[in-house]
Amino acid sequence: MGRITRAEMIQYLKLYFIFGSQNTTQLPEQVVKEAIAGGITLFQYREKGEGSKAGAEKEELARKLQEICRQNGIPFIVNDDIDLAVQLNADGLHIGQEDIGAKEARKMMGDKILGVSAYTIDEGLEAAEDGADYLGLGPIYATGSKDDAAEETGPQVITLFRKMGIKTPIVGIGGIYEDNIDEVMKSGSDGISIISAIASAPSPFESARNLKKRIENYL
Ligand code: TZP
Ligand code: MG
Repeated sequence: MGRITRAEMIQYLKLYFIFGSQNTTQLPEQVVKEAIAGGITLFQYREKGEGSKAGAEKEELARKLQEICRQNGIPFIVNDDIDLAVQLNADGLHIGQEDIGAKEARKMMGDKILGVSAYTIDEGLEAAEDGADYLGLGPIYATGSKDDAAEETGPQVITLFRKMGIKTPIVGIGGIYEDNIDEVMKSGSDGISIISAIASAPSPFESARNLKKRIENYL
């Protein structure tokens, strides 16, 4: 199989839904099914923060969501937890700067998708060199979905990463909703990643569908 190509990665990043049970009051499986029906292109299981599951419960939900993704042809990425990613034979892993390093993660994940969160140019350059398939940049705008979120960067950080010659696909994250997608994409992002705009919407399906309509201008 080999590593995912840059072009394939860019397509998957268009509407990247990140989610864990702590992000909803609804049934998690239902939220993910609706998000997929609405047109998400990639899924990350991020069971983290207040009210999140751990241990066997976390694994059980991961397996259910992975199966839903598999049935619908959506790659299933695990946040932080490399042991779970390996155990489930997930399609990929997403790590932050505080997690296992990208070099080590690449060794353990083989050719699977590897995403790395970056905040500074140096972090982005290092992650790219160490084998990241994509970079998550943000928080672009203020977010309530990450306890330890750094100060928002604004969309111009994406333009800056591009200017510095970083060729790795980039996805913006943090506080992204229908009304600021255009700003993020025009700054040079390959896609958007979203928690609340889908997970906290009255209808995750309609929200994902509306976001997808907007992002279709950039396919
Ligand atoms: N990393 C940076 S911001 C963020 C993460 C995981 C949370 C994004 O969530 P939301 O609800 O789309 O702002
Ligand atoms: Mg992390």
